[in-house]
Amino acid sequence: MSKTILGKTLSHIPWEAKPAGSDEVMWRFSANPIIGWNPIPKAARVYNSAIAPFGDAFAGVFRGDQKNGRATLFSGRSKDGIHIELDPDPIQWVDESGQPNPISYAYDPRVVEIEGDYFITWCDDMRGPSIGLGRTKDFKTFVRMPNPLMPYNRNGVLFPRKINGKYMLLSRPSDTGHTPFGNIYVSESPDMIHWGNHKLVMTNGGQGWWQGTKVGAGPVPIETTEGWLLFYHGVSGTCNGFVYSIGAVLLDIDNPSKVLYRTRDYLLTPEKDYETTGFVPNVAFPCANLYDAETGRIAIYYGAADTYTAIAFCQVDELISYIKANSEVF
Ligand code: BMA
Repeated sequence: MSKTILGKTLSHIPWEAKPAGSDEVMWRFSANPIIGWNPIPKAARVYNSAIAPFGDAFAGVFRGDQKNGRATLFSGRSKDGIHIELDPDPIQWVDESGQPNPISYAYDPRVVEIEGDYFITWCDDMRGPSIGLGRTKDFKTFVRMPNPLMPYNRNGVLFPRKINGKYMLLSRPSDTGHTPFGNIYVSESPDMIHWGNHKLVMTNGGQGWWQGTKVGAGPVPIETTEGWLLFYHGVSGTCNGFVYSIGAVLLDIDNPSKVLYRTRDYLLTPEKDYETTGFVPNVAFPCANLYDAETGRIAIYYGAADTYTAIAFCQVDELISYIKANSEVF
């Protein structure tokens, strides 16, 4: 059978079969959450975090809210993608010449390997939330690069390869606060420094109220024979605050500003205690995915209730058939 995911065979990613009798297309890991309150002395909550294949194991960049409440990033490693060993101290960023280049705050990182470097995007402070960009080869030395876009912007996500010779970046222009609007755009760059040719990818709205307020790109898109598979968060406004759910979209492989199919209903919405109760209730916020091209298994890492790190699973062929059969593009 031909493979749907165009990527590596990674048989060691976390995986658990769908529970018997379940009709869910995306199901939760039974051992969730994988990171709980106060996992290390310097971080009260670790969530909305990113992990990637690294050597024969995994490494990542993790959002940790410190005990003064300020968000920052920690490096971490894992043999199995489930038990995460976090560094005790936050990442100390340097500039191109190796001099300290500290960040003010940092949150919601994504990590992607492109041509041997691991690039990190995050929400950075540039006198207002903006997209931060940096790179590492070893998850020990982290070099800051110029911010790709001006404030106000969040949810920067790079594609894992150049498209038509250009690096591609998804982002979600916002405001200074908790942003009651939000559409996803794509920008391109020849060199990871100069970004332009911005195009709208997708908006909030549609029939589904779960994504009526705003949307933002989630993990790094997965290249498939059916297009780029992108998980995203969709937000609904309630009298008790925002609710963050997970959806997915297929984007054209050569022109990722074009949406081919998009989930009409959410794939996962806060239901479990660790999603509905915590520092910010009712948040499921995906920031990373690991996948195995051989079996089509996908493990999605999401932040739960701005407190925990959790994993959900899906199988690519089942998921894509579902998206196609239950799509609403608008
Ligand atoms: C967004 C970001 C996320 C957070 C979410 C829910 O604006 O700040 O980090 O998970 O709100 O609080």
